[in-house]
Amino acid sequence: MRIGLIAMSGVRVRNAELASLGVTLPQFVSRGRVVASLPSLGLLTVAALTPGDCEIEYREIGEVRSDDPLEPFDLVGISSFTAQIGEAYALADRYRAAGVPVVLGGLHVSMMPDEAAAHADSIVLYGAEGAWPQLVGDFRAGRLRPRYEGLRTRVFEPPYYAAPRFDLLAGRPYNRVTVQTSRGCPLNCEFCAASLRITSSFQQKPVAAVMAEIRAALAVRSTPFFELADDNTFVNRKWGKAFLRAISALGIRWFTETDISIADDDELLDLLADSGCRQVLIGLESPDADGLEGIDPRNWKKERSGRYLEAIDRIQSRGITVNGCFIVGLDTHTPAVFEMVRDFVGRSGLLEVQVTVQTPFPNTPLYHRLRREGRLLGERYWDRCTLFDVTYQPKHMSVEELEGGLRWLFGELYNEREFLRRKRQYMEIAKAMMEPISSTSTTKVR
Ligand code: B12
Repeated sequence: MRIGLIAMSGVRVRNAELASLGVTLPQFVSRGRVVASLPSLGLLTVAALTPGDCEIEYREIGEVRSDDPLEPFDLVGISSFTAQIGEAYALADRYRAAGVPVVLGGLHVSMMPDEAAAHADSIVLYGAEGAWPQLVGDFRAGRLRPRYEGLRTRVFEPPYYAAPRFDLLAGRPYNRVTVQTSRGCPLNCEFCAASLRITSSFQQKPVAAVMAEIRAALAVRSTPFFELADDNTFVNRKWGKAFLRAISALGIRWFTETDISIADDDELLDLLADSGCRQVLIGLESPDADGLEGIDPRNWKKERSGRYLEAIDRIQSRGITVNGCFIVGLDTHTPAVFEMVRDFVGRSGLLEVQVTVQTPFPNTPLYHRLRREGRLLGERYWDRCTLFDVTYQPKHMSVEELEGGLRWLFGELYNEREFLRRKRQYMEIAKAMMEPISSTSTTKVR
């Protein structure tokens, strides 16, 4: 049996002016290119869960064209996030019209199962673990069910866990390879549309399994930069330190997403510096405490915001850059937020900055609240779920003010002169902070 696993792999911005700014802003574009070449870890995992006697063909599609030839598969599995789901549905409809059964899965399908079911012979909710092997068996026996529920817990435990098929990436051009060490995040932010939505609690992979996956990926690609496809890697400090000790031995370079509390743990920071970690992405979300009110149910981020600047310095002094992420258009934000973000970045020593617009991804708590309040700009705006397009009525500004402010902020932050200024500032922080530290510890700046 020949199974085609197809990943929707484009990056998207609908707002034409922002898209054209993106073309002319060097830092934004280079980051975009790096990110756009990531593989679909979801489908590499689905492939790994497939019985060994099936033939797997892994495909990535950036643009769906209505006249692209269809391949002769016996079964097709498609994965997409929200922004490209319309294209995924169109492709699924074409395969089905040609008589090829289609299975849809992934984050969006898990959030909008009834919508997705109209375009598929079967859908898989949540993780493929605990569902896909059964589905393939049922398909072969001619009794495919319209819906399967995968696991939301115990995903990394035997017999459900399967190491992703990195061998399927051989010979393909990637700047980075992704590895997942955890699913979920205890912070539970209202807007989050990441793996938290397909788990019932924080799930962590054993260190030995992560190491085996990285080694398997290294066997296929000799000098990759690894990106951990996690939402919050160091939730469990004991696990984190064991992981850092293990990964240091591999001599690789890598990047991950975490929260600001790593700055409170000197031992963790020292291990991080020695582990080959080049950058951590941290959701700072808003430059001021008031802006963070209600972001997460415990106001965890708000409580820490007063120490953001110090925490960024502590992390960066180890030679690890912080990619500081801000969301504009939160309900606490007025048009003053754009200058506030620019000024915070100026004071912070942040080298890399990511600014996105608040986005009510389907079936998130934010989506349900804005819907109740009648503030969503339409029923199905999925192709605008890009993190750069405005899809709701902001509370303290107009849609135009939010769009214009975002454009202005992009211009201020993503230009060659400003990037060079940040680079110089970062080098100074790293140098200045290294002196007192290096006299008492072995920390080195890379
Ligand atoms: C890698 C990545 C990408 C890659 C994706 C490569 C690819 N072809 O898949 C690229 C660079 C292309 C990308 C693009 C975009 N991304 Co992105 N990306 C990620 C990232 C960093 C990791 C995702 C990952 O690998 N997860 C690990 C795998 C194992 O999980 P999974 O995909 O959910 O798969 C499991 C299940 O869902 C299920 N499953 C998934 N697919 C299928 C299919 C079948 C048939 C079955 C049975 C099961 C199944 O089984 C898997 C194993 O359990 C996340 C952030 C993060 N830290 O997670 C953001 C993230 C997924 N991206 C996001 C966004 C917004 C985008 C863009 C819109 C950005 C833009 N402006 O262009 C585009 C959208 C493209 C699209 N297709 O719609 C959001 C998505 C939110 C949402 N619900 O849609 C996230 C969560 C980041 C965020 N800030 O919130 N992204």
